[in-house]
Amino acid sequence: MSCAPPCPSLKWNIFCRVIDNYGDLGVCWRLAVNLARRGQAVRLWVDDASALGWMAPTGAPGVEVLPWHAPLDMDGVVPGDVLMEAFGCEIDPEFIASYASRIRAKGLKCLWINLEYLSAETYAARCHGLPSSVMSGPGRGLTKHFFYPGFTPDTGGLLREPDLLARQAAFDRRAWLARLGIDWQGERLVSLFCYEPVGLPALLQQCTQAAQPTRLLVTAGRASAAVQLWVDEQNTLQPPWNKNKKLLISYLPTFTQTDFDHLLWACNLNLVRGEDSLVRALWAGKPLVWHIYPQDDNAHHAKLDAFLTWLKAPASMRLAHARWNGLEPAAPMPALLQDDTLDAWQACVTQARTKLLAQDDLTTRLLAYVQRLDSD
Ligand code: TRH
Repeated sequence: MSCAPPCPSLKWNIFCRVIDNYGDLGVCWRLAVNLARRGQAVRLWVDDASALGWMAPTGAPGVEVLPWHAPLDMDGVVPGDVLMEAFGCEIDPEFIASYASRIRAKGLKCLWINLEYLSAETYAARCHGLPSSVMSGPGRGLTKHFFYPGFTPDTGGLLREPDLLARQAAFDRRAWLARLGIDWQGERLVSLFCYEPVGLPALLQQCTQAAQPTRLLVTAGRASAAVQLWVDEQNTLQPPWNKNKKLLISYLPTFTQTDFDHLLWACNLNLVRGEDSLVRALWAGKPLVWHIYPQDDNAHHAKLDAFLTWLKAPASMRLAHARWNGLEPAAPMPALLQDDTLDAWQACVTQARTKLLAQDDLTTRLLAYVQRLDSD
């Protein structure tokens, strides 16, 4: 599976269109950095790079970020070796024309990759690596190749940096919390990165009634707004809602991707969302609840189910996911802030993480895949 080191250094063009939220750019940036750290030269074309201002303010060596606007300014741009469209975004015909004429003129292999969304559904393994002939436009006659991230060895795998475990082992939770101005007294730490989950009020209520105090570390943006709304409501409707001070809330600033990992490593329970943060929560190896990105046709129900099946989630974890994501009435939420529940979830996530760590990461598989296409 591995690309025998050193992998040949190729020039990559990754195209990323930001649909909403941060996941499209978060994944593309992480992939770009992973490739660059393995000697690849990466150009990341993105239509809205603003989130990189906080996710990765200092950039990364070997990654060039370029604005992706129509019409594309091709002046002086050589299209490179690998063309990647992330999540089905459509690359401009002028770029494809330039790529096609370059590879035809030089007799090079077509290394055009379509990076797909992450899913544990069986189609990911079935479709991973499939070619698709381009039937029209300037790329007519070329072949696109579908690359599916996934949780099993027969998919494209998950993004993971080579130094992840070493960084994790050296992490000092108390010092990191102190840097944020949090005087941690041993209370249970729960991170919250979500949209507006229907199960949120039930969980917050549970925190106020639990035996042990909980500090909720709430990420900036939608999660903060959702918690704030609930707190305002409680203040109006039942002012003594937190009289025993069992729920402590810390509203967080936007973090770099590196510090976002630190948040997940610091907590006893991680409530994450989308795609990239789910993967980071798996690497953090703590009990987790996933707020899946909702799709209009409810396609996310099957996707959530496939993930929980792969995870071998215990019944309480399945129920919590169903209620958190609104697949079932939100209340009552299973009592997840209890040691025995969290212990069972911990055992489950630890097992899953071990299984994943035994597999190659996505970048290793992608480099090997591209090398195979190039040498076929
Ligand atoms: O923001 P998201 O909900 O993105 C979503 C999903 O990827 C979804 O699958 C996709 O279809 C949709 O976008 C368009 O969640 P995700 O994927 O976890 O991305 C968040 C990124 O933001 C991730 O890279 C972590 C990063 N992040 C930080 O770097 N700092 C922060 O403070 C926070 C809260 C997040």
